[in-house]
Amino acid sequence: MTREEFIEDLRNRVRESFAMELETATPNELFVAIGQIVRACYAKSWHNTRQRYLVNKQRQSYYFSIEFLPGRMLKSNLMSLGLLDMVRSTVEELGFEFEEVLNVENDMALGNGGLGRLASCFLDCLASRELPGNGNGIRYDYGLFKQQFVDGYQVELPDAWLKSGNVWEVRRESEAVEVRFGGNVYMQPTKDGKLKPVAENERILRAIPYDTGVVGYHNDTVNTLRLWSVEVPESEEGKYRSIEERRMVEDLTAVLYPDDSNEQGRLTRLSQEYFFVSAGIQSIVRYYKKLKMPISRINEYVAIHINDTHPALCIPEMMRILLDEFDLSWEKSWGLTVSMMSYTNHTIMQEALEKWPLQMVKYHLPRMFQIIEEIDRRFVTNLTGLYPDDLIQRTRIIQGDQIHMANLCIIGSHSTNGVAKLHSDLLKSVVLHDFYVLYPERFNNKTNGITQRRWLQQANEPLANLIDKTIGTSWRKEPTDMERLMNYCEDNEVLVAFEQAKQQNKLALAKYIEKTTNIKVQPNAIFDVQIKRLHAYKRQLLNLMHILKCYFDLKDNPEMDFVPRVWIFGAKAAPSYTYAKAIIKAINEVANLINHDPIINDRMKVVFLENYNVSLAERIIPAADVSEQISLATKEASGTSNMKLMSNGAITVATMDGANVEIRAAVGDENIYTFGLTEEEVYRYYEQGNYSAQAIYDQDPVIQRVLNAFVDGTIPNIQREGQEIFDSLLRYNDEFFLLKDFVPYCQVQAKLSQDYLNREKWQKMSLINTAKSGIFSADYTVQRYADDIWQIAPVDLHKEKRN
Ligand code: GL7
Repeated sequence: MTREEFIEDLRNRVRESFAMELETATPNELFVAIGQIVRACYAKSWHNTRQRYLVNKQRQSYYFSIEFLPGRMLKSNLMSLGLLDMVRSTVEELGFEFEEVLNVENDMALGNGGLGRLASCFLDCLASRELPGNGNGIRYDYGLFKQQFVDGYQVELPDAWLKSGNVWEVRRESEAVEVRFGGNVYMQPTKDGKLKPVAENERILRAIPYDTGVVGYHNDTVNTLRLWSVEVPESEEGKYRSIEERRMVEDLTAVLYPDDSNEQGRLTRLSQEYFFVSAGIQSIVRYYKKLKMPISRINEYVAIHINDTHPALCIPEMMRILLDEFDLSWEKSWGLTVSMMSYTNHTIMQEALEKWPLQMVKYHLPRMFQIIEEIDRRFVTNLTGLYPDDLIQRTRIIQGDQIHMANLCIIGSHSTNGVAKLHSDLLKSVVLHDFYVLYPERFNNKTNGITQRRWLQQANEPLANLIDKTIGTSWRKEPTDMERLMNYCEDNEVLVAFEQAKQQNKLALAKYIEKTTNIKVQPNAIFDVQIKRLHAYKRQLLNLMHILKCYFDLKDNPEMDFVPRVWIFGAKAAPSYTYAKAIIKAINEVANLINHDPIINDRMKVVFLENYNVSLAERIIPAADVSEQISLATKEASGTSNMKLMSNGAITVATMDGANVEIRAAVGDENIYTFGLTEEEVYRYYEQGNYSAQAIYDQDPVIQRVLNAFVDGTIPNIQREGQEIFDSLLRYNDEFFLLKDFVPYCQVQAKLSQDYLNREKWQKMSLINTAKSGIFSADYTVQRYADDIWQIAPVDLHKEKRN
């Protein structure tokens, strides 16, 4: 598309869609019109991609996830299509601020955190590698809540992201399917003497797919993210007597559950899970029928991925269709199902391992229940005599009155993977050890990754351009080519240029901070960043304790040498997680105290930015000097902000947890600050039960002062929250070992501050972090899933031509 064609198209669309002239348009209209143009640009590729897959009977993977977190899409789509520079400069020449146009777009925030963002990174990488992989999820009317601070407290506001329409989605009326809930199912003999389930009094809902194109980077592939929305089918209209009754149905896809740790055990959540799973599996089978292949070969054409346990019902739903609709035998159906399914575990936190009450499943999803019961019965029967009874009892799906979804996933799939080496090892040795005994060949590791296209090319143009200038542009397609930056570790000119790029980003963030919070920060201070969900195990409180220690040091000794630092937080707490909310309040009050203390004289600033989301992450990450990855060892399955920050040249302060271990291996000990308990030490404390937070407190006056600050009025306005925090550490013996790790944490922070003064050394470390970050590209992660688990490959265009 030329500049002239673009302007012409823009003019017409503004006229047609808004009855307006381009000259009078605002960023709002411009955003919609450009969005339409972009969609039109990839429409043909989208259609062609689908045709290619169909004509070649391409084996495809379907990534089932209850969360997707793509963020904004205008800039990323423009970049993928190679139109970014032209459109930006044209829009600016027309007298608009391009940034303002981008900011019109609501974040598509249909996820909570790492798990949902990973799903979106994966889709991006699949398309960019021309791999036939699609997403399947829920089109929530309301995304993750918007966070506001009122008097330092988190307040949650609804995120009506669809209010002003969504240019990217296509409603596919003709591909709607029915999903059935409740009723009674009984078995009836057929003429040939078999038993077939008959259902009565079911509630039928309509699932409408909304498709979004996932545009590959500089190629011709556009895959599909299919999100389902609920409606009342026409045939059922008569059954709903009041608006309220209808509302109840329509509420099914209304909201995303804003909790990334605890399962609320709510019926709506279970219904959501079955809804998108059933709709997705049905639409896959319907598509497969178009290939005119026998059902007994469906596993050669379909790979289904279960992203955490939320889509676990994929297994019984696929069984249902093969058994009930295709009349296959149990054995045949089971073989096909297991070979199609694969599962990723994303956490070892017990409270996040889904279990559903047996009665709830039995009542609301009776056919699912029957099938799960039969899977469980056969599992037990087949293993009896071969394995110890207690092992069988620990691994079976139905235990007491609960259904264990992770057990279902492992038993019903051919692959179970963790998301970082340490995590996958822990699955094998501890968390899922019993299953590892049963199915050692099913277990594997796929360390998470990120897409540097969004997190470096798009979010950090100054750095991206500099990398181009230094080593050429090949890294944009092959991220490990960033290794070539290692040749410039001693090149002063390059180091200075990198420092300038960082400085430019810090300046931009400083402006944003001042605009949104009124806090002035010095761009030459250390920008120390912790951005992630607020959770006790992630230990934002440890960071806060260190901040308090620095504060007291300065108060006691105002003349001391102190390297200025700005601590930047971004974090949402689940609305029902009072402890996490107490920590938010405490950080905000400490911020207020320090930021206004004249003795501190701007040497310390604490900034908690509201409403952390993908777009805010894109602003913060390029400006970070320090990346806080300080979860208690064994608790963070992988982490992904650690990879994003590293890519952007931030130096990690890390515990040996999740993917931090692999980051250290990549950059070397000298280019990362590690501290804290190791996995072995944590497990030893668990075994011996001899951890005493009180003993540590009693012996350490610094810790006493820091902790007392929460309850003695030093930090104002946190009577209740301060007490809760104080109690969690002493009365409840500090579940996440903050006191134990506090001293070593402060030590590495002190070392870091000194190192920061040595600009050459720091800049070299920073460059090395970027240089070594290529291996954490999700391009490679996805390729490993494609090769080892899904067995999918790009369409062979030569073969296509020969045909
Ligand atoms: C998570 C893990 O906590 C996180 O460490 C991991 O990086 C992410 C993606 O694999 O998955 N598990 C989880 O339940 N959530 C995560 O972010 C919400």
